[in-house]
Formats: sequence, structure tokens, C-alpha cells
Amino acid sequence: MTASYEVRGAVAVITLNNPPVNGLGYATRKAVAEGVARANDDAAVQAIVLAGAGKAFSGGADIREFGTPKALAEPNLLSLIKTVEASGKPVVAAIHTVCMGGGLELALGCHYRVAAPGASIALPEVKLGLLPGAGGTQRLPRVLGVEMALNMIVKGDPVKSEVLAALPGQKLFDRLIDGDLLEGAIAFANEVAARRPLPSVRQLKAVHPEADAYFQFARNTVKAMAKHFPAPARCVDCVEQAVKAPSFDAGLAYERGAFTALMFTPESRALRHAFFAERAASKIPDVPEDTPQRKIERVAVIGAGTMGGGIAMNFLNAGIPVTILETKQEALDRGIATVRKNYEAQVKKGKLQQDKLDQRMALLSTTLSYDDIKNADLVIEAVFEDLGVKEGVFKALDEVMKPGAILASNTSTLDVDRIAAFTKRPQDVVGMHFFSPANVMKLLEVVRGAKTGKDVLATVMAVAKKIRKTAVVSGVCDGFIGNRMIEQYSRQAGFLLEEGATPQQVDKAIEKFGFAMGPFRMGDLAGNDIGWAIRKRRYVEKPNMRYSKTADLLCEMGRYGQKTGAGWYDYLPGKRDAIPSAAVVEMIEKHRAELGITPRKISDDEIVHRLVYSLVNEAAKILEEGIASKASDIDMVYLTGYGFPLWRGGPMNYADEQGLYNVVQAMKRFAKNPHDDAAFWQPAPLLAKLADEGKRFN
Ligand code: T1G
Repeated sequence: MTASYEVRGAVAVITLNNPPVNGLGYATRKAVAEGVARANDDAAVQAIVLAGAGKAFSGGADIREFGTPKALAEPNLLSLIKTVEASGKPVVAAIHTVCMGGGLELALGCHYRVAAPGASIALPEVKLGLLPGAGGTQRLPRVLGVEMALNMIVKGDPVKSEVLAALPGQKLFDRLIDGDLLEGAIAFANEVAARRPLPSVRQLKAVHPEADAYFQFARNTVKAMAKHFPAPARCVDCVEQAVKAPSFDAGLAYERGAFTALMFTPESRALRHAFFAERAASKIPDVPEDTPQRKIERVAVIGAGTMGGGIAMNFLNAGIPVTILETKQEALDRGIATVRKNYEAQVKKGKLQQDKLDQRMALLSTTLSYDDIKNADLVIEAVFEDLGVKEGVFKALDEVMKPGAILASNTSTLDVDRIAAFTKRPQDVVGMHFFSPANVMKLLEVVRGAKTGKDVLATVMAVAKKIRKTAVVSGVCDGFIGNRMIEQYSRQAGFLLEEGATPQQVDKAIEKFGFAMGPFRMGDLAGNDIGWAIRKRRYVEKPNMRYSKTADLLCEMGRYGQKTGAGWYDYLPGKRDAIPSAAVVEMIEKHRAELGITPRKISDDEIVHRLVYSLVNEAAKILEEGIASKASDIDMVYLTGYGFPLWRGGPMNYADEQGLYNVVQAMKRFAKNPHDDAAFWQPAPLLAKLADEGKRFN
């Protein structure tokens, strides 16, 4: 049963009990409706309390039911709320910890609401590309006022119960209850049991003295912040109806229509997919949830460069002491100064309080001696990307570190198994690949070596959550998940230049698709010499993997990007604006002539599909090889590490939305292009199979 029923004196207590967050799934809705009917039929019962077991009152509708018949099966959420509101005996919601979405809408259908302080109150549907679809846009303005309600609905962020209870004139909470919430709620229910008429939110009025002006202002504000997301604007429309609709039920009907329409938008499907993908990423198929974790109370970082400093900041931000080790004092001094500068910049922007800065810097210590870090629970190596250098570090760590310490490498391209083999404890070695800037980017690729212990993985995934990273487990291969895919994307970008596109046309097309930054602006930002070094290795390792020479020619011109004041684009001194470069276009045209290629007009559509489907095809191979355990993990890598547009849900979700049959058809067309790489465009077997069977990645 996912809602229990008991009578305490003259009060019936209905307790939601659908772990983990009392999602209002069909069984729960049915049980609550039955409980209300039963209480109304029992003459000994004078009032009803609705409570939530476990860690939430209710986290809202059960999102896992979306898209299934259960989501709308009667009693659906609207009908349940109507039943509660029509009860002949007062229903008191007893709210604690989390009361969100449909959970808050259910509480708003009750006659009274009491809450424990500290409860997170929200209508977060907009974050799923939806809007409150069970009366939230009509009732919340009636109890909190139009502006406060619209703010909460459009942003979707939680507000603490005591903050809302303190708002002048608010009618959301009838009482804040310190101590035992259930006892307090039952006492309150007894107090109001005989009161008539029963109060209901629908009878209140939502008013605004300057409604037209205010909603116009709200529309302008929302339009600016919600590019590509349709839901926020619809939230404004619905709240406006709370003020203007001829009746409460008319407003409710309007809201229902808007909600249902949003449910079927690709943006909402993408956001719901990302919601679950983020949570699924922390689950490793063969590592049980209850795998014992190692205690991580002290961290060491080897290397005080850009990456080492950024990595250290993540732990300092989480209140975990860090010791940074370097070989030379001036490298240490420079590294610490950079960390301090980064924090001071945040203080200047008002994002960090000075005392927090001081606290964090106080947790940071430095040393030139391995002996000082031997008691760290986790050590992360972030030294020069060279196997020889890593060997020296890991041999030293193996000598010095206490038994049970986790030895992690931040390598982005080297073989974690080879690194583990430098030690006598390969089970304690793991890759922790941070993305630059390490203290900003959410993505952390956790690279699992053949011998990495399951408890080490479980520990690192938990640490990732603590330092607010989205961790995705990758197997060992060149480039792991993200960089292995971006290599194919970069190859396509180079071929497009040879065939007739300009760097700005390629960047503009993919940025219009939604990427934060196109490949050429990205190269100029990260440094074109980084890719150059990798390609030089590739030419030796994989001679038959063709690349456009344009990127090498660019580097031979010394055009490494912003750091040299010129790259694919020209830059004015001290400015970041990318200016198309005649010199680069000339180099490309000359190179085309040498290749005997007559440039052609290439559509944005072809540019986008060659870039994105190159990611998809390589990702399918990554899935087949077990480097990634699920397609949604690959989506998380691209959403959190590579600027893939959130409203498209990641490359795999995007391919699913296009239909894998269509993806394969496009790849067949690309394979016919003599200047492209036909071998690469052979669909990965997994992709071909899913397309044949009309299936999806996710
Ligand atoms: N439905 C189903 N499962 C949910 C869920 C939900 N609403 N919310 C969380 N979970 C699962 C989650 O997948 C994870 O599962 C576990 O609970 C713990 O979540 C008509 C239609 C509630 C603040 O958008 O914001 O109501 O991975 O890791 O950090 O208007 O979850 O353990 O198997 O996030 O303590 C509106 C979304 C729904 C709230 C708890 N509600 N959830 O945070 O735990 S739409 C939301 C959250 C709606 C009506 C519409 C958070 C949380 P697993 P967690 P947490």
C-alpha cells in the first residue's frame, strides 16, 4: 500500500508512503482518495491529516509514470485534489522536508496546511519543461500573491517554509509546527474540526493592482531568459489566468491545456531525460548501491598548475582540506596565488563572502615533500601529460601513501591501466578526469581501470557528488568517452572546411543548433596546439585515420588561438571577439586548390548533422565496447562537459528524437561524399541494429 490509514482519536491520518520521495503515482493517488472517502464515511472521524513518510511530504507527481497510461489513470492528480477539496471534513496537510510540484498542489487542495520549518517548498515543473498541471498556477497566486507565486513558478527553485510563512498576508500555511509535526497537525486538526464553512483556496481571489503592466513586464523578462524553452512563457500565461479568468475552473482548464501541450514538447522530453540521466549516471551496473566506501577526509593534489589548482578548489569548496605538492617552490607560490585570485574574483562578483574565502584558503596547505601527503585518503595527480612523468609520480605515491589511499590520475588521454601498473596496488588506482576549468565544469569522467576496486569506484562516485560534480564512469580507451567522440567531430569540422565551408559558417551553424561554442572558436579558446600535439601522435599510431591538414597549417602559421592573438579567427589585443580572418580563408582556399577540390555551398543542415552524427556513431561504438555502460551516460558527458544544448537532451537523445533510421540514412549519404571518410560513416553495428528494429538508444 503506498498510503497508510489510521485513526488517532477523532482524526484520521493518511500517510503517503511511496519511497523515495512519495511521488504521487497511481497507487498512491488511489490510496489517498480511498482514505478520504473512508474518513468521510466514519462518523467517529471529525478531521483528516495528510502526512508524508520518510524524507519528503511529496516530491510531486511520479515522473517515472510520465508517458505511461498510469500518469493519467483515474484518480489522476486533478481528480484527487478535487476529492480532497470536496471532503465534508477538514483535511490538514502536514508538510515537512520536501513539498514540491504535485505534492504542493495536493497540499493546496487541502483546507489547511501546517508545516515544519526548513521544508523546501517549490513548483519545479518548469525545470522539466512543464508547468504545474494540477492547479498550482491557479492556487499559489491565491495564497502567496501573484508576484511571489509567479517568481516561484517561473524559476522552479525551492523556498523554505518559514520564509513563506513570514510573508505578510500569506495564506499558504496556517501554522508552523516546531517539534513533533504529526502531533502538532493532529492537535491543529482537532482545533478546526468543527469550523464551517470549510476554507478552500479556490474561493480566494488572485489580484494584482497593475495586472496588464505587470504581466507585460513578466513576459519581457521571461522571454529574455528562456530562449529555446517554451514552458516559462506559458507559466506567465497561466498565472495571468488566475487573475483574469472568469472563474477558478476556467483558469484550471486553461492550465491543464497548457500543461498537456508542454508534456509532448521535445524540450520537456529532453529535460525529463536529463533529470533521470543525471541520477542514473551515479549508478554503476556491477557496483551494488551498498558497496562499502572509504572515508575521504584529507585530499592531496600533485601539481599546482591550472588543473591542479582548479581540482584543489573543488575540495576546498566542499570543506575538505587539501595539500598541494609541487617540485619547486615558485610553482607552488604561483599555483596558490592563482587559487586565491580565482576566489577573490568570486568575492568581487558578490558570489563568495570574504570569510568563506578565508575558510577555504585555511584548508589549503602546500609542500615539496611526498612525506607530507602520506596520510591523505585520496591523492589526485595532475602533472604534465606524459607517461614518463606519471610513472615517476605513481612510483613515488606507491612508496609513500598509506594503505587504502585512493590514487587517482587526472589524465585526459593516457592509459589508466598502464598508470596502475606502475604501482603494487592497481586496485586503488582510478582516473578522475576533470574538465578545464576544473573548479567550474560539472563533468568528471571516472575512468575505471581493469583492476580498479569496486569500493574505490563507489567512493569516488560519492566524492564526486560531495564536490557537486556529475560523475560518469568510463572504461579505458584513448580519449575515454568525451574526447574520443570530439575527435571525430573535429575531423568532420576540418573536412567541411576543405569542401567549401568557412570556420565562421561551421561555428555559426552549430551554435544556432545550440552548442555553446563551435569547434573553431573552441579551438581558439583551448589552444589549437593541443589538438596539433594529439594529431602528431595519431599520424604515428593511426596512419590511416585521415585529418584535414588545415588545422596543422594553421598551427604552422603560429596561429594557436587567443593565446597568440590569432587562430582560426583574428583577435584585437585583450579582446575575445572572434573576427573572421582573411589569412585563414586564403590558407584554406590554397589548400583546397592543392587537393583539387572545387568548393561547394554546404547547408547548415549538413554541417550540423555531420558534426552531431559523428558524435553519435562514435558513441555507439563506445557503447558496444562497454566503455560507457548506458547511452544516457554519454548524454550527460555532452550536456555537462561539451556545451551540448540541454533542451536537446544530449547527442543520443537527439538521435532518438530524429529517429535512428533517419540518422543511418544521413550517414549513408555522407559516406558517398568522396572528400569525406566513407569508412567512418559505416553505421556502428549497434546503431544499425537499433535502426533496423525501430528502437532508440535510451
Ligand atoms: N518522481 C519520481 N521519482 C523521483 C521524483 C519524482 N517526482 N523526484 C525524485 N525522484 C527520485 C529520483 O529519481 C531518485 O531516484 C530519488 O527520487 C532521489 O532523488 C502535475 C506533473 C525531490 C528535491 O520536479 O527535485 O508534479 O535515483 O537524488 O537530492 O504539477 O529529487 O534514487 O532511483 O534527487 O534528496 C515535479 C523532482 C514533478 C521534483 C529530492 N517534482 N525531484 O532530492 O534526491 S512534475 C519535481 C527533485 C509534477 C504536477 C507535475 C529531487 C528532490 P533514484 P534525488 P534528493
